[in-house]
Amino acid sequence: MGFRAKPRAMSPSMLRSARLAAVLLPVGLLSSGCSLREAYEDTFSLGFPKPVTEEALSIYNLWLGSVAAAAVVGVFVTFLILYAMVRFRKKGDTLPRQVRYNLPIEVLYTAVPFVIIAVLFYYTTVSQNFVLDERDGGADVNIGVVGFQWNWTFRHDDAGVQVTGETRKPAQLVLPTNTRIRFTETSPDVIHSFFVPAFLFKQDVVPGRANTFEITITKEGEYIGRCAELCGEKHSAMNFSVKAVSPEAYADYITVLQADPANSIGTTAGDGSVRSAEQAKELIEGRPS
Ligand SMILES: [Cu+2]
Repeated sequence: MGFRAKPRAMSPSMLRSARLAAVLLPVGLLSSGCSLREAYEDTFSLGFPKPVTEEALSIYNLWLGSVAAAAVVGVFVTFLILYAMVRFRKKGDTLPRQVRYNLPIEVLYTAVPFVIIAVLFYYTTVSQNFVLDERDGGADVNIGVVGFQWNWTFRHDDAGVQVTGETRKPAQLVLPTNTRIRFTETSPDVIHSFFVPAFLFKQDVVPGRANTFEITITKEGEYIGRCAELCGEKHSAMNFSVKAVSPEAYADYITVLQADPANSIGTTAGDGSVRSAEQAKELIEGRPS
């Protein structure tokens, strides 16, 4: 006998299980044990750098959740296509039953995408508000970011010191971990964009205005930074790095910068320029007083 002549709709119990799986799968994957979460991240982070700030973690989780939702929809649609291909193959010359409207299904495939978009929109808004939030009363550390053709100056505004990058000596922006940091970005010439991939965040540096954002770095380490807005001939030379160190090491680093302006990385005076907090500490300890 082989195939039945008439198509059969999914039974209510099958539909219920499918719906339950669609809801529970991503929730389960995201909330269950550590190793499962890691396996999930390896599969679905799709090349996202591991987040190193509180804000980046929020973006990262939004990304993982969105990919999970997309994967569920993708698997479901692929299943429907394959099912229809196999189940409704041509079996003879008689036309199948001709149907025009199925109101419940049409309502369903209008309503379900709307629900998906609403849920994604909700989580996107929550994450965006968190990422762009600026604390009342200001941050603990204030950094001025000046993007210019073609390099960066990073001002440590609370300490009155700064570092400037040169093409062959990219600036290193040393920052403390577990500290609320506010960036204020300005440009004297054209639009640049301050981009640290590990922050999962970039913001344009626009002449004539001061863009601000705040982050809290949670992981020590050295992260690359780039200008992410084509800003002219030597745009590609606008590289820098961020070095996240403990608040104590940051204080040491600032002390060295204050003691000798020549330590401003990359400035013409900076022969012995300080490239990291460790080097700053070495300089403090090795310097005759
Ligand atoms: Cu630039």
